Amino acid sequence: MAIKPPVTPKKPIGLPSTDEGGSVVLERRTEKVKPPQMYQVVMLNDDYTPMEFVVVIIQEFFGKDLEAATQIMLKIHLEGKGVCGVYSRDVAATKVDQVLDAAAKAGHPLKCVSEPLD
Ligand code: TYC
Repeated sequence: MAIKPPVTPKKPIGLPSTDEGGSVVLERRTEKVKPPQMYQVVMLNDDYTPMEFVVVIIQEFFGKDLEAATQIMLKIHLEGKGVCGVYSRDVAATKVDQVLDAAAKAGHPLKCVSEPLD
């Protein structure tokens, strides 16, 4: 996964410069700060992890209620994968680690990944 370095503004905001007449002026500029790159955490289907375990994992780590977690699990089961949530890069990576850790400890092959959005 490629990690982009943060973008540094080209010119500092509000520093004095001179106009055509040589007077010192302060530029009023609204800085355009791009929103951070967001990542979706995608869970993958497999043939072995129990449905109940997946539902509990989605509730526990993605803050979904029983009904929403069940819908997401069924979508994954039927379509092969499904989005459990959208987060900043570090939070998404932490969610992936938590899921993989919990699955490994329980002896299930459940997998999930984080993917950058647009
Ligand atoms: N396909 C699994 C089963 O039939 C259930 C499952 C759902 C597994 C979602 C993983 O991410 C998953 N027991």
